[in-house]
Amino acid sequence: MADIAVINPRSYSTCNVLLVAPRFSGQSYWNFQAACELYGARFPAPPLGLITVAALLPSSWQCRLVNRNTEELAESDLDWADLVMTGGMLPQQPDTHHVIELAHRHGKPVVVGGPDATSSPEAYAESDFRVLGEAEGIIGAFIEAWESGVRHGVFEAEKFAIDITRTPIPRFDLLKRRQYTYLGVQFARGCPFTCEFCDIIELYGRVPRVKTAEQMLAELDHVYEIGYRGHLDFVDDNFIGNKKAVKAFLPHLIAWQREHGYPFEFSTEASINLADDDALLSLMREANFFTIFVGIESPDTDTLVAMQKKQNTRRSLADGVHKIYRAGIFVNAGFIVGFDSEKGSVAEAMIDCIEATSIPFCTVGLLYALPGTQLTRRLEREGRLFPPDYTRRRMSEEGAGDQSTAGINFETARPRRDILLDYRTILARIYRPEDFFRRVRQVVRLLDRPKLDRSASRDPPRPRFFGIPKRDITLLRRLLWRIAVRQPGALWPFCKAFCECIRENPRAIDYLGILAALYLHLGPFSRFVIAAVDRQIAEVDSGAWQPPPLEPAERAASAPLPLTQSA
Ligand code: B12
Ligand code: SF4
Repeated sequence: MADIAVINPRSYSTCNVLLVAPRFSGQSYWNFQAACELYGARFPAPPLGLITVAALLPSSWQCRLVNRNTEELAESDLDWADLVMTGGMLPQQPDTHHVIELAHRHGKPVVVGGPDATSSPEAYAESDFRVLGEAEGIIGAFIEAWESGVRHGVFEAEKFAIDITRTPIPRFDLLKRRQYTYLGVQFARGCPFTCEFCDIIELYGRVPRVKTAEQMLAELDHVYEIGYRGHLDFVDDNFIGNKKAVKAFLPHLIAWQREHGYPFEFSTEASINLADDDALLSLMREANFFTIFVGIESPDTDTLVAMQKKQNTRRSLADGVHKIYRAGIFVNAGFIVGFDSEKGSVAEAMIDCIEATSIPFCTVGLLYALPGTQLTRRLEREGRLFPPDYTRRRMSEEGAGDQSTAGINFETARPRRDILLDYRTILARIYRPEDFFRRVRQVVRLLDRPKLDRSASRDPPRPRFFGIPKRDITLLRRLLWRIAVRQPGALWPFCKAFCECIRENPRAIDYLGILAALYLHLGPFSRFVIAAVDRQIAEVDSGAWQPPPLEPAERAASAPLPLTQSA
């Protein structure tokens, strides 16, 4: 297996590589279409995986990136290419097939890679090459094979063994930055926990691997030098997975931010035990983290224990979340309905938990057994897992784009109808405008944003009108207009929250704006999901819904055993 950092310095031929980010299918919590429009963008985030792959290719190979979520793939791009590289997540699978077909029609060979191809390589059998796993560990072998004239093959990286301190700076220069609301960077891969439904630990391992501080700062320097300012997301699976390493890195990040006058504000994913660590919280505050995504999953302790998410038990979630607010960081959270251990309705308990923690943006989803997880292996052994075609059909026929509409791809323990009913009850309540903005008001009251010293900034001062940045005035005007026209029911709750924020905590105003912009997507999206779930309930009631034929339990009994709790 070749390691990219030691790729033979011999000269390579030339090759025109067309990197194509496939379109996400259907509707999703995550496309934030209305919020993107508000900021003048086309899609939330760029494909970091593909631009990392581009950085691993020989410098004599020319790269061009087309993101089908933001632009069309032109015939001329395909004509230009010698090789097409594509791949992404499960909801990108249908479009990846489309891209392969288009490329083949133009006589161009295709390399597929990325998380979905790694989890389900059999789904991409028609591609010419499958380059699986973390590209740093295998792309060298592919390049050598390509150079020697090989035109088909499967290349697989050794799992969890890639030294990411040798990962190059992603090719941010390939992006049309204005198409996105934020950019992503990565500090760590992997997570030490063992949640049963999680594919992170299967793809990236349970020992978080981190980049060096110098490497990370070089990446920030690069993003800064190409002129980007604003929101940067650390896409880490669990930013605090290796607390020692992150605590060693954050002082460097803080110093870098100070020296540059705080050009970036950060978001990331972290486990709730962040709230237990005052030192870490204050370092993240100082570095200018403004939001984190936390997997809360369920308010029910037995369910958390059964899913092996013990880090969320033995604690007051509300106290933990509010403590994070007081550190100046607002919390978004994931919740899941449909676990076997749910003894009866979970709707009221989940709504109470969301209210008590006062988290405005909650991705409440239906449990989805992702390929390669402990959950999938258990359901297979029990003969309860629906075949992959079930999800493919829902993606292509019903516009399912994530776990909210594609969810429960298995025979449930309690009646399917009850789970669906719980789900629609929760969505209908938490995304009522008055409920959403009540939680926003609570955040705005608690959010203690730091006062940042921007004196070292080398950027020209932003144009202002009566002391207020002109851009903020434009955004507020657009936001008000959109709420009034598209979601009139949210206008008064928003205005109340706005006035309260100006009066009590003006430093939180930007974040109120962000949450309100998210609501432009979440309000209509929750109604879209409720309508889809209502259709599913009606199908169950009428008997039209029938589970697909299941794999017999005996065949799956030979599947690998699940991970144990040990590290
Ligand atoms: C950031 C992120 C998002 C962002 C999107 C970012 C974007 N650009 O659009 C958001 C929050 C929107 C998101 C949403 C979802 N996500 Co997501 N996401 C991630 C996360 C945390 C980081 C992605 C990233 O940038 N990684 C950094 C890059 C460097 O790593 P990488 O992409 O793996 O790339 C490496 C290799 O895979 C490979 N590679 C990648 N592409 C290619 C292409 C070729 C040709 C080759 C050769 C190699 C190759 O080389 C790279 C370098 O080693 C990953 C987990 C992870 N650690 O990667 C999950 C992950 C990709 N998401 C996943 C899922 C399931 C989803 C959702 C469907 C559900 C969910 N988790 O909520 C939604 C659906 C989105 C939608 N419908 O719009 C799964 C995918 C599983 C699968 N089998 O496909 C992952 C793996 C984990 C998870 N459960 O969240 N996600
Ligand atoms: S804490 Fe998050 S990333 Fe870690 S195993 Fe659990 S679900 Fe996966």
